[in-house]
Amino acid sequence: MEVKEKREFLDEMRKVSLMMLKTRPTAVSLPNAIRIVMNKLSRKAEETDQVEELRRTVVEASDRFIRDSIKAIKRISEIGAKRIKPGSTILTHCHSTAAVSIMIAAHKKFIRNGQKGIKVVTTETRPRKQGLITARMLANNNIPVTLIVDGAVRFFMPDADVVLIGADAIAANGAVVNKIGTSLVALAAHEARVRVYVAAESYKFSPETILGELIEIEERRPDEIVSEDFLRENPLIKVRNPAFDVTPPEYIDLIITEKGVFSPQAAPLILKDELGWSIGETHKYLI
Ligand code: RUB
Repeated sequence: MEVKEKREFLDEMRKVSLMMLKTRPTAVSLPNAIRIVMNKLSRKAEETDQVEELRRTVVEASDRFIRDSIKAIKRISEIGAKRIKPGSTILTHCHSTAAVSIMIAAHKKFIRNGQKGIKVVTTETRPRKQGLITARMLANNNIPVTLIVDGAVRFFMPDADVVLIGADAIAANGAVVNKIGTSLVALAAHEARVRVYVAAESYKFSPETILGELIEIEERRPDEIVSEDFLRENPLIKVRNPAFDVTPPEYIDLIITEKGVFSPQAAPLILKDELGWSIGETHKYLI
């Protein structure tokens, strides 16, 4: 769309931001990325009326976020690898770039040092089976990997030395929102006294939660679980498909970020000091 006036450009950017926000209500990296870009745009708009300059600001801020995100994953992999012992068996759920990057970095380091590599048990992760992506990525990096159905987690938990997962959002109280089933994995780990590590970039922390807001759980279509035919033939059966769940901080031992490792109790510290946002003004740039 060709926009010539500053006001029109800003309105259009706000509209697009709000539209994007609605696509993934749970994963907080999206609103945080939008907030960073809109914040830069808003500051630039105070200095200039040139649409071209404003457009450039948006592109540069977006590119910077992507570059920082890639750097964050690399740093998480280096920091996280130090918390994994040679020969460990790691249990994971769903597909997390951050968690997988730690596994690959740790395995490569051990093999390079002549030590025993890691093994991974990954759930298939119903209904969308992102666990298959995890399994493929690990196998491509020569990491022995066992794929299990989600319901087999408790059966395999005694074999695990550590549970390592990613996060879609982390609340101010340290609770972790991640793929549906994560809280059951954490519960089984708790019962078996297996440590639970969460790998997450610092922009996965949700600023709104410090103001008491709850993280919305995205609910997806029932036909991800059963076929349309099944739904038609069984109109009395209600199918629910929440995509994420909440793991309480008591079940999490460590959150590995690009800024270091923290206990879940340190979440407000990261939100306030590390992200440097003025809590309470986080909506300002979106309205
Ligand atoms: C993916 C999921 C992942 C987190 C973290 O769910 O729950 O564990 O997003 O992943 P979906 P990453 O496929 O529904 O987005 O570390 O790659 O951000």
